[in-house]
Amino acid sequence: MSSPAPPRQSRGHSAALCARARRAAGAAALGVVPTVVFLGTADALARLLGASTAPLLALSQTIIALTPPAAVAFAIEHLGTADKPVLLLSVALGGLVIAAGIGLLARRRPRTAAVVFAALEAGLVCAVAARPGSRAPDLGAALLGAVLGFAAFVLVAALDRRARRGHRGAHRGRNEGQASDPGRRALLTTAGTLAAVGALSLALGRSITVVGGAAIGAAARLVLPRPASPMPAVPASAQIAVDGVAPFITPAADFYRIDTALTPPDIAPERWSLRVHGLVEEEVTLTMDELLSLPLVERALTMTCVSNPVGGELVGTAAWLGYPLRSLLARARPQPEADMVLSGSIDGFTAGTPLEAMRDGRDALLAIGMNGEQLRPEHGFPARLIVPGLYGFVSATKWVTDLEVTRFDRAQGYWTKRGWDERGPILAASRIEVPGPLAQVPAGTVVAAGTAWAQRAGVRSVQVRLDDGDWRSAHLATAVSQDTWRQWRCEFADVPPGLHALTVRAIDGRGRVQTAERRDSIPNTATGHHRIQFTAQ
Ligand SMILES: Nc1nc2c(c(=O)[nH]1)N[C@H]1C(S)=C(S)[C@@H](COP(=O)(O)O)O[C@H]1N2
Ligand SMILES: [Mo]
Repeated sequence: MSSPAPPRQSRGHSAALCARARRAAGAAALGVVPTVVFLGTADALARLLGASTAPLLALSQTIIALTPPAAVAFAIEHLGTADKPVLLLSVALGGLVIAAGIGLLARRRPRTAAVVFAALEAGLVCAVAARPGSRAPDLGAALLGAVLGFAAFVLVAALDRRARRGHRGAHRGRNEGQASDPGRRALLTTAGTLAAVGALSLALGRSITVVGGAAIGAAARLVLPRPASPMPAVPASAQIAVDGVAPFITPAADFYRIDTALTPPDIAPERWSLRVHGLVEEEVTLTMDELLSLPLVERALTMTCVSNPVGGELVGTAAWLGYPLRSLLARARPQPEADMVLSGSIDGFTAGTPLEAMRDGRDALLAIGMNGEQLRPEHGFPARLIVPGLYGFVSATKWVTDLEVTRFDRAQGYWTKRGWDERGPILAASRIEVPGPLAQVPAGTVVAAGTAWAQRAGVRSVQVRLDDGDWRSAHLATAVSQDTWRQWRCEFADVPPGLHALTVRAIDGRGRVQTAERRDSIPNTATGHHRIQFTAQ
């Protein structure tokens, strides 16, 4: 048995530890400062030059591409719309750790550190160049930032060497005045200024603006034509009159966003085209000019993400303006053996949609407008697909540029390759929006309200249950179409004070009752009834 160790932590020892920590921090700064200069100036220049990407973004994007799909799906499901800022922040923090490592190396092996730093810069410049839609301004901003970053690296390392020589000299001369050491002061001032410039550039730069959701995409404007077939007016009675229920038409700014793109690709409408090819009698290439001249339709359609958790927010309804895909496919004349359309985005995403769903008369659209405006960049500008009745991952390709008519036994979409369903039909679902979870409401009469959807089949009824009571039929708002969600309202009288639960289920137009069975969202959405608790007082 060993005896307890004698107290070894003398004052001198902890002072030495302190000095060591200070030295390590100083060394780390040799890598961190130039890294911030590089990423920051490249980012600010990218914004200034109107580039669509920047090193920090390109790195995050590359990480998404290399991340195991299960992790991407997990992030989408659990972080929802926060997934992109969280990713960007983690990438930035990871970058700082690596930069600190290079700084530590710089004290021992300055040449090697310089080579590693330059190599990482070159890697990021290449990542920028490799992004789809990357152009001269993207590359120019990244290169210039890399040069400035490397200059900062050389400068700070040189000042550090000088300061340390000066410092040792001062020690030999028994002069302990560190702060008055001019070499050290020059180092601190320079490094501090560079770090501040880099950080400020980063704050004003492309990445934060983009991920923060402001000023995304080119100033490109499309003048939307009037629909040849306008949308029937949404009757006021489609909106249930209960405070707190989501609006029937979801404003574009509030519409959920799900995709694997960190930043929406920047596509100029005049350079956009859609190619229809594969198992067709005639290849068709559609330009934006041509698309704008075709007879367009406008329809209210409810879109849903397969990753929507029970009661979740990854669902919305918009007025979509577009050209019917069945008309477009009729021009290309698919061959009889074809049964799938593999749609492709400029960013590499693909979706495999049953050909039938694009031809059977439903409002499957090549959409260019959302709620009376051109698509927002994050929702697919300049053009995307919408196919009622199918989850977005098999049908709603944004930034779409390619339709390959093919077969399910020959091709697979992005998420299907990763273990998700092949066909992705939307299942009946319903959610309680009022009262909110764990809300406190007055005892007595309690009004519950919310939304239900079962695209293609429509919502026939919605049933609600208080605690373990019987299912009661809710009052339904006017149905707009079978492809849009439907609001409901249900009143319970004489609710006694205390904790209660509400449960909801939908019954679709074909009489299918929303299943109570709980399952995970892979391969084709989470199921189970939405249940909330509230307190009556
Ligand atoms: N290019 C591209 N299109 C895409 C995706 C994507 O990752 N990339 N995600 C799909 C998924 S999973 C859904 S649910 C819808 C979401 O569309 P929204 O972001 O406009 O709501 O877009 C679909 N289209
Ligand atoms: Mo999705």
